[in-house]
Amino acid sequence: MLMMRHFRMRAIKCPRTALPLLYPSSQNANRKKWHHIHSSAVTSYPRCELTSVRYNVDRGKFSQVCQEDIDFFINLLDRHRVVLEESDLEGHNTDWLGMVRGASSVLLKPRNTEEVSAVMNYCNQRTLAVCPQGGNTGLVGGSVPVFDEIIISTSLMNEVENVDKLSGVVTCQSGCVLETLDQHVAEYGLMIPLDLGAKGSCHIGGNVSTNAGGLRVVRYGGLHGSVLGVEAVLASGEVINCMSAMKKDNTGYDLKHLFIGSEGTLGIVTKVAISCPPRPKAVNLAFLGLQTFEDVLHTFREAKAKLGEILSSCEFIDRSSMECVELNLKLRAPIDPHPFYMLIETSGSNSDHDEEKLNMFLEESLGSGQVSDGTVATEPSRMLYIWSIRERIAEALIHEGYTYKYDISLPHKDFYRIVENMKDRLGDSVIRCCGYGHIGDGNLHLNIVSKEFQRDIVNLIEPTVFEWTAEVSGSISAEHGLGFKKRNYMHFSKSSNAIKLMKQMKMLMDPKGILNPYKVLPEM
Ligand code: FAD
Ligand code: 2HG
Ligand code: ZN
Repeated sequence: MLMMRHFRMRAIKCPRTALPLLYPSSQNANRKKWHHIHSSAVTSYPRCELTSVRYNVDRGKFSQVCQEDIDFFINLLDRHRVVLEESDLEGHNTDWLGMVRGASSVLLKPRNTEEVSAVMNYCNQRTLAVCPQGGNTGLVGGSVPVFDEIIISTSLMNEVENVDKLSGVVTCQSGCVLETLDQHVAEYGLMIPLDLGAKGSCHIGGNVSTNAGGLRVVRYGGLHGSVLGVEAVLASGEVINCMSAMKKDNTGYDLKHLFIGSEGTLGIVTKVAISCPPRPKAVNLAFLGLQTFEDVLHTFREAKAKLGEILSSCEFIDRSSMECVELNLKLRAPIDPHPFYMLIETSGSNSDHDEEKLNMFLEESLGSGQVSDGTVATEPSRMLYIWSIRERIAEALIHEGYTYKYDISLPHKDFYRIVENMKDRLGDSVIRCCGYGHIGDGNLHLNIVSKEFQRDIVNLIEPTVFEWTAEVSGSISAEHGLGFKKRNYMHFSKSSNAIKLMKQMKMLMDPKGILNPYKVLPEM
């Protein structure tokens, strides 16, 4: 076993935008604390092309913001909660990947549901388009405007209203940062059943609106299961209160599900109620090296069967993804190079029992040759280091250039074939073609990098990757959503009648189409 290196404090800048991005905010290596900062102090950085230009989008028939509108917002929210300065808006107009950029001239920071409602009521009357924004960590171009939509930020809506110790239900405003919320419920012996690399920046409302998946779906399921209640403001300003904190509520259509995963196109999520499981007392993390993808699949099957209820995460990384992290972030794999790696985490209430189970599973896997090397971490600092290797792949990739991201659900038997096919297809035209992701959920992150955005490369990848995914009955968006980037490919995963019904629902709930236009629903 190699000794894990200790975590060091250092600022990490986004290689594309030069904005400070992620940094460990505490020297306490026992806690995962990553913060994503859109600092208004940094004013000059390379700008990507405007989305409307790169993708040749026509502006919808919305009004343009005028002085009278600004006066209304200032009167409602105060001057400091109406952001008008270009330099302060820049980080909110550009997404985390630096791949899409809008040109909004107004960002509003409401503090509560009533203010969101008043803003929406006004915007609806004036036919002003809006773009709801949480932590702006979305990866499909949904979180930033395409043209001049007014950005409605939930950054000041971060109050936790209640934690019910007995039921484990937390009720809070939608702007709570995921990691902060998790630390809050930890005081009650609970955990938020969602964890992802962007936890230090993403908001719980953004998570709900994207139906985020993350690292522990294999154990806790998705947000459609753990979100018990949602409060949302419709385009008209009307408040829809579905804030049940009950595990069971069978009274009519379950409207909250419409807001989970609709990416700000049907309403602005203002509050949520989430069912939190007990925080595990014992956590172990194994980092394994494997020779073939067949071995990865076999090891996953064995982990499910042998670890059973204590399996809390099952992730996979290919050699190229690992190389990218090592090269660009100077993190080191704790074992020698292998074609494939897996992270297998167990969480439970009895460390002796869990360790015994994990050790037996690992001994058998190593003995049979399915796993060729591995290391187990039980110390929080070591686990943190290993997790950072996995969680920071997305960040490592943007050091190398423009990332073409494909977040697809696939049957396990077909899981890695698309990475190999794409490598053959793209050859030397790209810097990197790699795969990693949530193997436990059948969710592959296929990532391709070229120095800069190139239309020719997009044309080599799309629609082939979507056609291939549809042929094997997968989904073209497993967890990131459709946003702006994937909306026109929805038909690869949904029937035309399903898309028609979605459009009718949009028309019913937002007849003027002011909520996050150009997102989710296909243009035609
Ligand atoms: P934003 O990016 O601000 O917005 C995302 C979408 O939701 C936009 O369409 C926006 O309009 C809408 N929205 C935001 N808030 C609201 C609201 N209150 N009401 C209505 N609509 C709203 N995603 C995963 O699923 N799994 C992962 O493992 C994962 N890992 C990531 C790792 C990194 C390093 C990064 C940068 C991103 C990762 N993501 C992952 C993607 C992203 O973090 C998630 O989609 C997250 O849920 C977005 O939350 P946010 O607050 O940043 O939302
Ligand atoms: C992850 O699982 C995120 O790390 C990002 O969902 C995936 O970079 C990606 O493609
Ligand atoms: Zn993911």
